[in-house]
Amino acid sequence: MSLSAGEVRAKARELGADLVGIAAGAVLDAHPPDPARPQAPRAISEEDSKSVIVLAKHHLAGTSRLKAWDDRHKQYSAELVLSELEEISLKLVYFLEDRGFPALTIPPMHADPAEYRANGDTRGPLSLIHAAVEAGLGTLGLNLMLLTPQYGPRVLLAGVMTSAELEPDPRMTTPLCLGESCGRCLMACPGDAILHWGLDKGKCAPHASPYGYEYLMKHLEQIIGTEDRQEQVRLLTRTKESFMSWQSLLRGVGVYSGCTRCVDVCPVGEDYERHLKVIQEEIPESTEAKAARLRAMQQARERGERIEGLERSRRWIGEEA
Ligand code: B12
Ligand code: SF4
Ligand code: SF4
Repeated sequence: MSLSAGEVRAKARELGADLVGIAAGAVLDAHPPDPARPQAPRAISEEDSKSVIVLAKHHLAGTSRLKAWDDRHKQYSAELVLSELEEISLKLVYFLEDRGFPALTIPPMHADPAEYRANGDTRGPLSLIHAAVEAGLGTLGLNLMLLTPQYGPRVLLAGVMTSAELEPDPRMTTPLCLGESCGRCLMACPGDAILHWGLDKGKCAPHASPYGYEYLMKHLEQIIGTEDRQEQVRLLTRTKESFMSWQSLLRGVGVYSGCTRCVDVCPVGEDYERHLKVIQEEIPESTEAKAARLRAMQQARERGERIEGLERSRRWIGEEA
């Protein structure tokens, strides 16, 4: 049986994906983002990783216009987008199977509880942002998020691996990010987590996942560590923490969806001028300390200094030496 990349792309779009890109599994195997802890399609399945299809769906413009980092509307809507992406991936897998090519969805999960609690550094089976760059969807920004020409960083991602050998899309080799001369993501970040082409994951995680694993574990530790039986019952049954955890477990809200301030203020993407500029141009989180940090980054760049974050991610930022 034969199947073309064009047919797969058309099917993914028909199912509801906004953007679709295809990378060769072998290229992802050869370029793991962190060689010390490699994430490679081959490690998931030798046979069914010939091609990796990356799907993107954009955030609702309405939620990107809300300015509070912890707005619940944002969290609910982002969770719905993630669910939609999961359905699209599942249906695409069945389509590929029907056409004779076994396939797998790549779950957008976290996989390393100890690292996550220590410094926010958990990993998925594959890094979808790096796979998206290899699949030609965009390039990474100063905050190491995927930026796309259409929606800037305002996309969520999903992936499908398959045994079908599909013609891959070309990787972009010019950066979309405006770099140190912009730095709007850094200025907006409530956790002050954005580094020089990098992310302090420990500072980001409590905002990115406000009702996630760390939130629930801290609460459970407090309950278990309380000796007074009555207080223990109160903590378990009458606190905001139990209530929010219950809601989040029920709907996933605030677990994989949280702060998007760096995302909402990024000027890259056709949608920025259309929907966001009028609201997001001013950044209330700006401080003199952040401005000074950004100036130092600009100066380091002007002086041609070696920037460790840039060196580690050049391939995906689109600035190959
Ligand atoms: C774990 C995780 C997190 C963690 C850690 C973030 C991270 N970048 O790893 C936390 C909780 C902090 C987080 C935050 C957010 N996340 Co998140 N997250 C993931 C998840 C599940 C896995 C990421 C992964 O595997 N990373 C792999 C590692 C290797 O990537 P990396 O650390 O960036 O690696 C580079 C550098 O660190 C560097 N490096 C590695 N080691 C070292 C060492 C040194 C010394 C140096 C200098 C550099 C360096 O080299 C690498 C090359 O680029 C993915 C889903 C997925 N399966 O991909 C979503 C995902 C990346 N997250 C996403 C989103 C949207 C967010 C948030 C906006 C939160 C939210 N509300 O949704 C924030 C954004 C923060 C940001 N600026 O990136 C989207 C990204 C969409 C996009 N447009 O880019 C994804 C793809 C989820 C999805 N289904 O769409 N996330
Ligand atoms: S998601 Fe929020 S806390 Fe994390 S880097 Fe972006 S702006 Fe900062
Ligand atoms: S806000 Fe500016 S610096 Fe940050 S990712 Fe977007 S273009 Fe790059």
